[in-house]
Amino acid sequence: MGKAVAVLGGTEGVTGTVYFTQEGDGPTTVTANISGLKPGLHGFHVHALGDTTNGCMSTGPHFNPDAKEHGAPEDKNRHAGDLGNVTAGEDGTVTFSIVDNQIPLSGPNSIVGRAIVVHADPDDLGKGGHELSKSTGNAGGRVACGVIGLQG
Ligand SMILES: [Cu+2]
Ligand SMILES: [Zn+2]
Repeated sequence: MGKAVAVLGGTEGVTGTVYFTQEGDGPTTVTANISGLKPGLHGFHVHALGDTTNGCMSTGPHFNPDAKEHGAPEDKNRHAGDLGNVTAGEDGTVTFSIVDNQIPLSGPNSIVGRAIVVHADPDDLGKGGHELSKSTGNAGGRVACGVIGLQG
């Protein structure tokens, strides 16, 4: 069983932990507990770089090893890093889980050493008709992020 974890932080008081597990070459299960968000939907992606030297801005674009367009997790045409939205309740907390086939923890498309990012606004999943819909889902600023590292 492969295991990885990312501890979320940023400048907006958003904190949390994201866990990743993968059995063999099977899908990866992602579970997240986040707090300090404004209620509602927030874009949630794997970004290409595990570089937080300039905060969440330096984590690069969405992880996109196959040069596709931005989309929803269930779309064929999507970035590997597109995990959709998390939903914060009235108390600003998120309990989230997703099982996904495009974010392995080993091999050429491994997400270990990259970053997970939580956005200020909803991800329109490529369907919002905004000029940014097909690249970022127009999900706004990056309110928290964490580098994905191996866990024992
Ligand atoms: Cu993002
Ligand atoms: Zn994307």
